Amino acid sequence: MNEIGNAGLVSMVVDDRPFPGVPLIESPLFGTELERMPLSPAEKDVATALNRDGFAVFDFPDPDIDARIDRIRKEFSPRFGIDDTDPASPKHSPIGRIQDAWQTNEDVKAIAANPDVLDLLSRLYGRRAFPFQTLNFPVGTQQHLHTDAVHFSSIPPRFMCGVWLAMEDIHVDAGPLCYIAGSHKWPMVDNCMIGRKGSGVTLESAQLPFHDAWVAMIAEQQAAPQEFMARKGQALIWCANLLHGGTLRRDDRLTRWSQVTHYYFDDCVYYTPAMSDEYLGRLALRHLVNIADGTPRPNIYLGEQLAAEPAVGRKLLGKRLASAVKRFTAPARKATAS
Ligand SMILES: O=C(O)CCC(=O)C(=O)O
Repeated sequence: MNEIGNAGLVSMVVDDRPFPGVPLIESPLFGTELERMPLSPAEKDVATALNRDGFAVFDFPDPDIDARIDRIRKEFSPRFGIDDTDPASPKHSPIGRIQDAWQTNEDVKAIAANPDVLDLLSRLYGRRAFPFQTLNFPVGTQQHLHTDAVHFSSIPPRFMCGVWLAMEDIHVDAGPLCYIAGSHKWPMVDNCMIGRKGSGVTLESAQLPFHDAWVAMIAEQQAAPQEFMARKGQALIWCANLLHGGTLRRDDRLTRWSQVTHYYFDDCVYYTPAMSDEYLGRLALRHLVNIADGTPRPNIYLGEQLAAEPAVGRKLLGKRLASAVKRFTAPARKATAS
């Protein structure tokens, strides 16, 4: 399926939508929205899969993708300390992944900023998409099931997704990417729900405190992860709240080259929930750059730009919350006094 990204970027502002603060593909009015989303039949299938399953597969729309993959593998193998030319050698990398290689590698950047992918994501979500982080992996990650939403969230929520690109045919023993279909509709777990505070905490793993809650939900739903047996050049979009991870590497000679690009969407506040206490107005704000054009992406709440410094942003939201609480409690205090 390669018919994506050809409809052209339409205006993202639709004034008469009842839920402008919800991604179109996650809208409670999805059926109605789908009718008027400017999508080809193949793109409608992508939208429907995202809404139903929380993920969707497509062929990466880049005629140069094979050459890009070759160059990336050649450049990165020595950095990972693996011999990519010897199928019999064990592949153990001390660094595991390279984050934000787009800053120095044109191919990584071109994959992250692919205009057809940006165009498609923008039409699926109803706001303009921008890439903000890349991760390159040589082998299976064996990562615990997790959502990206604890690492990267937005206000309004869910305006975030990941695109995972297979840079080779994935072998079943290489520890394929896996996911729990439909789990994007489960509660979006935050610190308050699991009884911990996040702000000011430094952690080795931002997601570790959430593992028990996810495992319990999976058991409750009797859900099982499915593996993505991807072909080279296939890509998978996952929604912010989809549980996904990497399965066990059963053969350490096998590589599993992949690139993950994380995307946000315009006109949101961007922050790290694992290190925030939202209800106290304490947000670990992110100050992002659009990989595609190098422009900073400000944190915006309903058209109002938050101040640039994280501390000021926190103060602003904190002050707002305090005054909302005051407004809410003031009549009660008056009543008590009289
Ligand atoms: O490639 C994988 O195994 C998972 C990557 C991932 O979960 C992520 O980048 O968020």
